[in-house]
Amino acid sequence: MNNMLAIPKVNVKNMTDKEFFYGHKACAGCGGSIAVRLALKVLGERTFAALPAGCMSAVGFIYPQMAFNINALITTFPGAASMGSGIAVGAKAIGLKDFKTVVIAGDGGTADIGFQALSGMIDRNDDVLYICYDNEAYMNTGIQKSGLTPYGTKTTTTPTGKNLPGSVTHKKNLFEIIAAHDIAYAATASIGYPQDFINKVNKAKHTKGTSFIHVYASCPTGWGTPTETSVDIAKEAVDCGLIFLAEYENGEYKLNRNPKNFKSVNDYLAKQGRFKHMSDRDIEIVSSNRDKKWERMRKHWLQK
Ligand SMILES: Cc1ncc(C[n+]2csc(CCOP(=O)(O)OP(=O)(O)O)c2C)c(N)n1
Ligand code: SF4
Ligand SMILES: [Mg+2]
Repeated sequence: MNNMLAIPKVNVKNMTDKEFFYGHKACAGCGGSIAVRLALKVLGERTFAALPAGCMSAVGFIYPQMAFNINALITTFPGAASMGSGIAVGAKAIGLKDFKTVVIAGDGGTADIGFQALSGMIDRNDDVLYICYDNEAYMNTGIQKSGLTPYGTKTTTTPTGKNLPGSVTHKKNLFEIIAAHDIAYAATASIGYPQDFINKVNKAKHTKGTSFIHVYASCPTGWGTPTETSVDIAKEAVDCGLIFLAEYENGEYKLNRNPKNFKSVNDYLAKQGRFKHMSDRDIEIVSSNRDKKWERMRKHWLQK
C-alpha cells in the first residue's frame, strides 16, 4: 500500500501520556480495556469511536461519567459498522479533516451479530478501522458461547458434565473471512504482544479505506484466570500456537511470528477454569487442529 511508506513509529517511549479511556468500570485485569486504552493512545484525540453492546460499552459509558475522552457513542448491536461508516462519511461531508473513525466491538458483536454490517462496510471500503477485541464469548451478558468460542470451552450455553464436553464447535476463522473481502488492511494481534498490536493500529490509522484488527483480549471473569495473569495468558495463547499473529495487505497474507517450537497447549488450557474439564482426547483434537492450521499457514503465508 503506497500510503504506508512513511508512517511515524509509535512505541511506549514516544506514545502520548494522554489517556482516552480511563475511569471505566471493567473488571481488574480486563484484556479488552487494555486493548482499547492502547488503541486510542495510538489513534489520538481526533478519533470518533462507535461501540455496540458489549463489555467495553457497558463499562465505558456510565451516566453521568464518560470513560472515553474522545467522541464516542453506543450503537445498535448489529449496526456498529454501519454507524462507523455513517460517522466517517458524515464527518467528511461537513469538511472535517485529519480524523479517524474506529469501531470497537467484541467477538459476539463482530463474528455473529454485527457481521452483516461489517461485511458491507468492507465491501464499500469505507474509511474506518474496525477493532474486534476477542474474549471468546458474550461476556457482558454472563459468558455465552459466540462464533469465536474455541472447541471445548465451558460457557453458560455450552456447559460441561458427564456427557457435556463444553463447546463442540470450533472458532470461526474470522481473519481469513475478513481477508477474503480483499480488505485494504487486516491483522491479528494479542494484548500479550503489545508493541505488535500498537504497530498494527498505527498501520491501520494510516490506511485509507477499511482496516480490521482482531485482537486477542483475556477476560479473567469469563476465563477463570487470576487477574494479574491477563497479559501473560494472552501471550501464552500465541506462544502455544492457538492464536497466530498475521497481516493481510496488498492481497497477501504474512505471518508475523513463526516459532520453531510451540509452548505446551496443555499448560495453556490447564491454567484456565473454562478448559479444566477437558479430556486428553479433546486436548489432542485442539493440538492437531493447531498443527494442521500452521502447516497450511506456513506453506502459503511465509515470505519467500
Ligand atoms: C440485538 C441484541 N442482542 C443481544 C443483546 C444483549 N447483549 C448485550 S452485550 C452482549 C454480549 C456481547 O458479547 P461480545 O460482543 O462478545 O462483547 P463482550 O461482552 O464479550 O465484551 C449481549 C448478548 C443486545 N444488547 N442487543
Ligand atoms: S467480564 Fe471480562 S471482558 Fe467484561 S469487563 Fe470483565 S474482564 Fe473485561
Ligand atoms: Mg466477547
